[in-house]
Amino acid sequence: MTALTTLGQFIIEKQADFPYAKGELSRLLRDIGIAAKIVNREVNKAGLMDILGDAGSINIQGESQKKLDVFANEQFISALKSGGECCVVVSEENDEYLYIDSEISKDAKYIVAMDPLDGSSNIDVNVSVGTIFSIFRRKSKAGEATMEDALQKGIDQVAAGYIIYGSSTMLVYTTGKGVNGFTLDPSIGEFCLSHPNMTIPEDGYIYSINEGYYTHFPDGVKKYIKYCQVEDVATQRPYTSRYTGSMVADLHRNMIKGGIFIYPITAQAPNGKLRLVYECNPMAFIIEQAGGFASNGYQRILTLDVTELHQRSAIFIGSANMVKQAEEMMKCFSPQV
Ligand code: P6P
Repeated sequence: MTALTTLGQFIIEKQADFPYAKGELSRLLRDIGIAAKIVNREVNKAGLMDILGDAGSINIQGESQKKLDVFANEQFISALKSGGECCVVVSEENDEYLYIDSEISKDAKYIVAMDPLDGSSNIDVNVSVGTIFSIFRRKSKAGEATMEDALQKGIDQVAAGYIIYGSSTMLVYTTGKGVNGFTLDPSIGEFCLSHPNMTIPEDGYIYSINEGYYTHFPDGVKKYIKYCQVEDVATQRPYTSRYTGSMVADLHRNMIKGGIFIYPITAQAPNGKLRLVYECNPMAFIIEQAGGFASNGYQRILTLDVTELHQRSAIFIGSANMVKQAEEMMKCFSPQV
């Protein structure tokens, strides 16, 4: 029986990697893990509760908020507030950033940006959904918060992670020293280390993109899709198309098996659909830490300027060689104007 390492034990053990750490980031990650277990409990019984269906409100994206979206947002914000290690929260579900000016949080060192329940349109059909989070150090001085805290480049993240509520519930995160995955053991209510030192294969044969928008894709994307569909000379096989409509699920599968996830600009989404601050940047940090790469088709995601909380970006993310090949086709057939 191999010894179990819980998320809490692992975080404490790895704290030694940060000589000046005083435990705040460790406690912040623990707070996120606790909220994830509460959200997991509700996601797993969503079908049994009157928790499905729209909560009636509309978020800034113009999307109807399902009750689980609202519930997840509340749980993560509540855990961050009571933990006292986070002073500002940016959430897909909140139009503005939230400054937690309580006595225990107003001077806290960290900012959390999150998509509390990504892919929530899949809840009713029982397809995996996920939470995505990104952690920065605050730039403002203690006792206040500014938009500068919330609009930091992806390259400045100190940690990022996702939780996938799937056939099992996993929490995957990085603090800039590799990527580790933890599977929730419901019998003990603990996330246990199950995927140490995760790496994404440099190459893969899975491409994830919503081909329903094909006619509206840039020529470079069309060329890449056609490339994926032609027999690969080396292996005499075409690629496999896998797309769930849930970014966390698609990226997690590609992390394990190798592959590329693409959400390019389309007629409906002229700046891309996915949000830079709390979807593209955290996933890019994780994938790069696992040896992959993430681009907007022309530029590394983590270096993009961040000018708005809910700013969107095109994203090509996954196995490094696949992303670089797709980027080449974009630069060749859809040169940036
Ligand atoms: P489409 C879910 O709404 C999401 O933000 C991502 O999780 C997912 O990859 C994408 O949008 C799906 O978008 O336009 O293909 O339905």
